[in-house]
Amino acid sequence: MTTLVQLELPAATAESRRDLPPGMLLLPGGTFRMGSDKHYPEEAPVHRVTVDSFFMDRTPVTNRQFREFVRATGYVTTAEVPPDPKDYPGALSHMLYAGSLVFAPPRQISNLRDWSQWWMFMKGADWRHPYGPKSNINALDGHPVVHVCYADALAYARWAGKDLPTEAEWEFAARGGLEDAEFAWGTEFTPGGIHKANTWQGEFPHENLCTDGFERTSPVYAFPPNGYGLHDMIGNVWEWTSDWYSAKHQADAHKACCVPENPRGGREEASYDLCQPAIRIPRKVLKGGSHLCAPNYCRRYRPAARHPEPVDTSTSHVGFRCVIRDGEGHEQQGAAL
Ligand SMILES: [Ca+2]
Ligand SMILES: [Ca+2]
Ligand SMILES: [Cu+2]
Repeated sequence: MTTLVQLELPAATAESRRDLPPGMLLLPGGTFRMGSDKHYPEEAPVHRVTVDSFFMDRTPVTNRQFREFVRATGYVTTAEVPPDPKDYPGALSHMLYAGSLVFAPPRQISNLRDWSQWWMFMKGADWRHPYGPKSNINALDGHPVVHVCYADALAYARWAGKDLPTEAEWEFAARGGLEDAEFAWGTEFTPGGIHKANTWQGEFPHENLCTDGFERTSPVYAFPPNGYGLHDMIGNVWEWTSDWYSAKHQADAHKACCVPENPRGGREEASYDLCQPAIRIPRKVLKGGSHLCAPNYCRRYRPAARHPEPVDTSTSHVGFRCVIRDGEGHEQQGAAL
């Protein structure tokens, strides 16, 4: 059986696979320098990491794709179900309704520290109603799905015979083959004045100049691909990875032989938010930044950038994309073999 032969030759397998899963690209894998020492402390230190080759979705999962999954399975996302009071000690029961976090900035804010000024937990906000119960996705088929928590993203991935990327895989992919480049497309944020990703221009959170053409999310093919052919790695929506968050990276091992291969992030117990000791919700790493990343507030429109997100949280600016690793997932994919 050809499958077994292929699995014994992982490098050749990937190259020789003519049946590229639809909507995916084959990334070569390799050793790269992950993280950055020039920006936020959680991105440091720069360290070397090796990832094997893998397939990755060309774009974030869209509303159209997510609708197919929901139609096929009847899946109900976390944002559509009222939270269980026992998971949220101290929360007032009348506050525990089905909903999700929507970006809704006031005209004026007092400071940039308190994000509750522009994030609103909105009853009835979910993937079909990204800006609240009266909104819809009728014109947003090609936009990334949002208001998906980690379990929702993983459920989709499993259904599709795929998985969520690790942080290392995601960052390798976002760099598009450029060594040590600040941005996914090179060293300049807007080369020749051209926007390469959907971010925020103007003073966040009250002044959205939309110089890049988009106030909120954008169609996943609106901006050019990176060197690997992947769209929207940077900006538009943050993307879930499977790694537990840790406050910084592990430094390089002294010996060259010890470059971590396919690292899987920190420990779950170390991922909790120490500022919120009462709420023990572990946190995963988000990557890529979003349409809300602004020079005056959050310069996370870079491959090295990372952000912790509690697994049960969903928002109007977080989505995901999937991967298939060599030797994994093909079986479930069925049609691909
Ligand atoms: Ca924008
Ligand atoms: Ca993105
Ligand atoms: Cu940001």
